[in-house]
Amino acid sequence: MGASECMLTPQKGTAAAADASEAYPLLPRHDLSPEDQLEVLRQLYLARYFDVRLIKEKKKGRLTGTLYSSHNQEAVLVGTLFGLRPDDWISPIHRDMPAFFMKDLRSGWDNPDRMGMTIEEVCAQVWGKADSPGRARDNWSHIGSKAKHIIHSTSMLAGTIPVAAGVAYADKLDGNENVVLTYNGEGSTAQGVFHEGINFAAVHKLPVITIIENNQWAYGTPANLEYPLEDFARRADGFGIPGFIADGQDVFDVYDKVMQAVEFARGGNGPSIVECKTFRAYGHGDHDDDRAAKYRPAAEVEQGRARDPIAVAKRYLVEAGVLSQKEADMHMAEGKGASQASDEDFPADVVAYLKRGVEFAIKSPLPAAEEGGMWVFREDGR
Ligand SMILES: Cc1ncc(C[n+]2csc(CCOP(=O)(O)OP(=O)(O)O)c2C)c(N)n1
Ligand SMILES: [Mg+2]
Repeated sequence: MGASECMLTPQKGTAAAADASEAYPLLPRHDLSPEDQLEVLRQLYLARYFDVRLIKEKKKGRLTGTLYSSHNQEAVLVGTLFGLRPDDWISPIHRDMPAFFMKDLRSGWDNPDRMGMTIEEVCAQVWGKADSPGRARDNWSHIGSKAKHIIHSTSMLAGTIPVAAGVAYADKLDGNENVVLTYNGEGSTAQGVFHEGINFAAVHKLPVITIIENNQWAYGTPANLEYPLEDFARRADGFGIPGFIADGQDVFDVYDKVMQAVEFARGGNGPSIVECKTFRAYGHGDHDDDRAAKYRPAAEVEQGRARDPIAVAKRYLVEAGVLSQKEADMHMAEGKGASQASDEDFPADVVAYLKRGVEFAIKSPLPAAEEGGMWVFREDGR
């Protein structure tokens, strides 16, 4: 079965269906207006530029700390987020840093009521400054926002799936139709808590969608040492829930499969898994780039980077007549690492948006040293 197809485990009391597209017709990508389709492309550029810009800032000595690149995995981020409603919940982890500011981006990049973090907040978090959600108390993705419906990220892989199940349960009791998307690397699917959390969601038919970002590597461990089968979506079989497979390089395929899962969940049918097949272009973090170049075969890396999600989306949009070839050729970020890419490879509004976040973060002060002992215990002394 090809990566662009999807499968459904037969459910109790429903007709057996080998392929989910029969039981749950696709909400086709063509439902997106041409403007929306172009916005999808713009968001791919934005996610890529976030990565490129942070690496450049670090090289210039204006930023310290470890960066966890989502280069080559941007279609997973944009494709999973684009069709969500503002009140839906997400639970991103280390590989999904752009998700914090890309949630509900469709409602307007500068919409003050947007249900996502601002670019300024996220950049301040990366720089460890006082204006960040974490106020420099922890690094990178270890943030969240109850108000924006973003579950706080932690280091414990798969650890937020039970939290997501709790959030979904609470919303269900309140009569809300929100779905909860959790992001997980394929490596985290071997964790006990992954299974306990999804099982609970399946038993209670909770609208929890588990995204598996199968980028083939968990630090230095290849996917075949995490799971004996090819498709991590088959993990769904053990819970009696649907397991969809998306081509993680094709943002519109990810969108389609996630929309199926969302429809399924909003229909009261419960959780599902969407495996997005992709490839980690660089090291686990930038501290691991040199080692990763040794522990991964060069041919595999070359092949894994060959289908750049920006190029795949452009080709689709040109063939669909939404983008002219001339427009597609205006910005050529695809296939370029941070050291080769320049600002001209990205739309000017994308560059300006990021620049605003970076400048805000650099100007933002460090938190006062006295804050170090605060908010560990209740501040009212009880
Ligand atoms: C429970 C747990 N075990 C180990 C780690 C250390 N660790 C952090 S990221 C990582 C690799 C994760 O791989 P994967 O889940 O495939 O996600 P990816 O980094 O590839 O996106 C490991 C082992 C951790 N954070 N939590
Ligand atoms: Mg992985």
